[in-house]
Amino acid sequence: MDLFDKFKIGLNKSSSALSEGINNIFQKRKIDKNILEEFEDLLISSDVGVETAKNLRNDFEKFRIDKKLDDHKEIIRLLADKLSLDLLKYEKNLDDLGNNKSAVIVVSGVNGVGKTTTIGKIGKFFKDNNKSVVFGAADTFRAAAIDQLDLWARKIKADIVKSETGSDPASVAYKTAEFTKKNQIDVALIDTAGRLQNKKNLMEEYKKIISVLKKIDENYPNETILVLDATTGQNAINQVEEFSKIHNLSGLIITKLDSTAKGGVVLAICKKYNLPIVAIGMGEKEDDLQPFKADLFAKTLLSVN
Ligand SMILES: Nc1nc2c(ncn2[C@@H]2O[C@H](COP(=O)(O)OP(=O)(O)O)[C@@H](O)[C@H]2O)c(=O)[nH]1
Ligand SMILES: [Mg+2]
Repeated sequence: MDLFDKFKIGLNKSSSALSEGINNIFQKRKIDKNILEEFEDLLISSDVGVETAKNLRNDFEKFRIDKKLDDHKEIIRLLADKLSLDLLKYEKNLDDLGNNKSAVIVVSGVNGVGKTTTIGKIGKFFKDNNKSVVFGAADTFRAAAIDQLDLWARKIKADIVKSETGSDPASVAYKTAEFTKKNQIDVALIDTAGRLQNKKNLMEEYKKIISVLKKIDENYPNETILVLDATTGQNAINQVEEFSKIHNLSGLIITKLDSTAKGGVVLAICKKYNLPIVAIGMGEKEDDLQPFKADLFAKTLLSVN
């Protein structure tokens, strides 16, 4: 199965909701103001965000007037091109994360978005590319979180730095970075807790993690990645907002695009925050992490072949 097929299957729920809607709207009637309203509403309900929906509606109106296009398929194709151009600047390859020697990557996000799973998958990606990997189990809040990462470490044969439940996350982060330098590991991935309900603590915890990492290397962490669950729709945007306040973000990973009809939220997030998308999660297994490709994403979302 090639990338496009996998991507299509994963995004099928999002794309069929959106593309069927578009087909239904445009197939039946003459394009007028009402149809344009309906089109905009459909985009908003697909979680692309109010602003993006408005822009696309305006683009669409221009296509029609400027190019006198009647064929709705052609119009959708043009929209996909436009979307893909808009999204292009948000592409960032997973490979780039490992560009720095002994790179330390901190992974954050609220509980359940898929941080630990994503770390496992990224670890697998780097191992497949012949890089050495260490995990840092800095989500020390629950024993299960440490065990889960441990399982991934064994699965992909990565090293892991861990401590007992309830221990200081910053200390685990520090030891992970130390281990990374000392053993010249290519990539360190640090798992963190995400209890946003206790914001003050979380903020302190992150600040401490970042500051102890800088004691080892002032360029640490090389990356701070926020993981977002696409099924939460617009709420994902609030999470970017909250976590940006806690610490600087360098990129996003959007998970669970295989199990939601809300793939459009990626567009809204891209537009609103100037943050690249490092990868997208397409399932629970080790190979279910895909690079974010603007062209593929736009075409699949609008069901253009
Ligand atoms: N369908 C789907 N499930 C995912 C994906 N990523 C993670 N999950 C599942 O989401 C749940 C929470 O994941 P976990 O990594 O423990 O989240 P964390 O609390 O942020 O560390 C688990 O059941 C994962 O298997 C994905 O891309 N697609
Ligand atoms: Mg976790």
